[in-house]
Amino acid sequence: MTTAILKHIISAKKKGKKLIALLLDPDKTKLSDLDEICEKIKNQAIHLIFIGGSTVQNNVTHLFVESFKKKCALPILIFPGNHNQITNEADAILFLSLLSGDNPEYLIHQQIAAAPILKNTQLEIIPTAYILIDGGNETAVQRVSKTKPISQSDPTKIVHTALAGQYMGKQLIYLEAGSGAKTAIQASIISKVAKEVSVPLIVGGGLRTKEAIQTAFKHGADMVVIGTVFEENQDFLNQL
Ligand code: 1GP
Repeated sequence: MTTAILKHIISAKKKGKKLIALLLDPDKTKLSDLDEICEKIKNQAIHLIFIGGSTVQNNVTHLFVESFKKKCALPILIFPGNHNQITNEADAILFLSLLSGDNPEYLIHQQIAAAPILKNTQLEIIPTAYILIDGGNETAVQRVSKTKPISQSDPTKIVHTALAGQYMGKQLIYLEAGSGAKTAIQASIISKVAKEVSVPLIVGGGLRTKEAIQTAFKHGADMVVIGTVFEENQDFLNQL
């Protein structure tokens, strides 16, 4: 197992270099569109590719990653909805634990199911605290995980959850409003969490404008994840 990608993320944080990850959900992106996507993101401000989704069927992620990596040189991280989305074709996996929810399935059961699969891969495994925060609408993560997001009106709980994740040994903290969230995570929450944790902070869900991305960075996000806005407009990245 390597540690190259995590080291790169930590080093970017130390240098104050902000990172942008593009999320591609194999359920929403056709394999036949990958050539065009690769062309679009060439020379754009995208540093990492996340591939995954809440409901992707077995083997689909594998074919998707296999095809994408032939065309695109960026590091590919699996952002799994469940253990069936693991494929050795990627470079790394965000080994998520959904700390905000009280559902053991996504706190530990999926991770146990993933362990023997991961053992036989070369993937870099990046322990990640995944914290779902209310973005004003029910998102796929909430529906599939059957967990309640933490309300944005309870920043203390969000900060304590992030801190607990760090104490558990998570190497990244991911504040997630959910794909297609109506409301992104408030700047004040990002800044409260960023002040308390020392590991890199990822923010995603509902980021639809250049200004929203800049605000997240300015308040302490080390990396942002964009998905929906790119699905809607592949030229969005030109603005960044
Ligand atoms: C979802 O944070 C990501 O896991 C991206 O969200 O699709 O709203 O950009 P969007």
